[in-house]
Amino acid sequence: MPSDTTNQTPYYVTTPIYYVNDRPHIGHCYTTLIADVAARAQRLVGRDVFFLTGTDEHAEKVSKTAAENAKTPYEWATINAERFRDAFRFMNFSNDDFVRTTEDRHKDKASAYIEQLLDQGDIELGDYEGWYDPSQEEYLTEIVAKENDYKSPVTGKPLEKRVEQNYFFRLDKYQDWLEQQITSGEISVLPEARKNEVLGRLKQGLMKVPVSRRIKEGDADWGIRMPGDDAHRIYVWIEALCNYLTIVDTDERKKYWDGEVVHLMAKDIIWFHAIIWPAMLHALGKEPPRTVYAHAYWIAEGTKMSKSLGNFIEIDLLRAYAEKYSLDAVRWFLTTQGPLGANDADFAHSRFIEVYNADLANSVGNSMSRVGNMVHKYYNGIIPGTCNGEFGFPNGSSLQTALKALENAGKAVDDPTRTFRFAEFTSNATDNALRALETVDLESMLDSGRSIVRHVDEFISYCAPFTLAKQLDALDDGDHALTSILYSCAEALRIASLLLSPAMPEKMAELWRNWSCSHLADPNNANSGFVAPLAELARWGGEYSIKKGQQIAKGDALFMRADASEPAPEPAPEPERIG
Ligand code: ME8
Repeated sequence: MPSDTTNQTPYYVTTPIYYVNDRPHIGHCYTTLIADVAARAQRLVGRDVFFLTGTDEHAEKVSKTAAENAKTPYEWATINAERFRDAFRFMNFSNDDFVRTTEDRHKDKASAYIEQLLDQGDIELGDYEGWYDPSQEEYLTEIVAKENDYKSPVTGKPLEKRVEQNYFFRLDKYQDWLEQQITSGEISVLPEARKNEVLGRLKQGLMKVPVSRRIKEGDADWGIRMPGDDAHRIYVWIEALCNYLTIVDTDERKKYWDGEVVHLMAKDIIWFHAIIWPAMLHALGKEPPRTVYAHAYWIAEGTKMSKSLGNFIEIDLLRAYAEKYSLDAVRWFLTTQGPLGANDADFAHSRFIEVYNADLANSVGNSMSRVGNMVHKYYNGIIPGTCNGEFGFPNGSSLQTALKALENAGKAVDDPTRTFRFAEFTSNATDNALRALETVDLESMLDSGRSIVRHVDEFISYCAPFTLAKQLDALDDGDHALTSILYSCAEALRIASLLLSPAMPEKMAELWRNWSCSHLADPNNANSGFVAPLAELARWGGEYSIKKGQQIAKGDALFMRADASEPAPEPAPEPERIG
């Protein structure tokens, strides 16, 4: 079912909540970044958005690493939760809340949901023998265990055969319902390749799933007790999934669950999100999520990242890149080059420089400073007039004048019948961006913004305003031609900047300051930060357009060209106060 980008249905986007046994790395930042870009884009569209991220703290591996570091589990969780908070603040994420599963507001409600499932008979006590993956804290089916040679499909560590008396969730009861929901697209599992995988595994049949752990002697007192049975703890995965609901299960926030719910994660944990969680929700009498989107993995310089190889791209390295090339360049690279689809993506320095120069320094940044410089040079930084966006041959008389001027200057264009109808082009680009947003296709959404920049670049090459400027005196309405050209470029780039802003909020705000467009942003609008929805903001020549007489300051180049021969940035040390 398509996302609703036309009306006011609230939009609720989540990331996985991350384990706090260790520090954040590129993978955690990536999922949270795409959630941020989606949230910012939906706010720009005009929707009421809630964006949640946070930390998953009751895992065994958290208490284990805490002990190794001579800390209590809670102390250790707090240190690392702060690291995640810091990293996310640094990445300029606009999350509306940050949940820690050790908070009462989560624990109390998660407990209540489990109690309801117990009372209803959806959770029951029984014996369980299965293959357990200690590194991921999950049981695997016999088929999956065998397929992976009885090793963890994620870490490659050996699986353990465990027998436990446990509480079980009757997942098997929901087989038909799940199949129907996913096949019909009521629950949209994306990308398509992942949906097929999930449906394939679903066909192998569902078993009851364990939802508790028996507390053993010597265990850390860590986790939420099973309601009515102190000998068990709620299995961390089951409790963690509940965070998506616990945090918006309040009078003020329940509209978000009733709106459009989008869960983002990587492919490693799709089963929990596309199967177990929707079934739990259904059993609780709640609506399932609308979209479960599982992206692929980042790898580093061609190699899978792992603890043993010590090649994780940590937040410190991202800080170093941001220091050198700007944070928005890092956000741009990760969002547009990341593993959003079904294939893994490589973080390689050479690729970063290539994309930075091609997309930002030579395209977006260059186009914006070129237009600013021309307005500055030819009209003292004041937009001299407007243009209705129907800038096409043969109707556009100013373009004909421009072409004549170019001919006079001995630079006749190859194809004098070419048209540049900017109003139509920018409106189509905006529509394409909205459509892409429906399926979380953020790369295409941002490319719609870039397509406008490319169009402006082509237009400038085509009608060479800098040549035209030298011919003005020789032409009857030459001034009008130059005005129309520069206005068209500036107005088109203003619209492009809106579409690019979810990925590059700081740089686009800088452009708006330079171009006296700060009226687009509204700091008093706590939800969107914009004065009006995108459809109005992006209307060519509309209320929020560039106006005659508007000042355009020259400003510094938004992105300086990068030198590919310079060494890659080295990780900067983490701020002192942590640890
Ligand atoms: O699984 N590339 O937490 P976690 C891209 N607590 N994304 C990556 C990545 C990579 N190489 N590595 C990790 C958990 N991620 C549970 C979740 S939710 C109710 C509980 C991202 O700390 C990606 O989003 O292991 C992945 O799903 C998540 O981090 C796993 O984070």
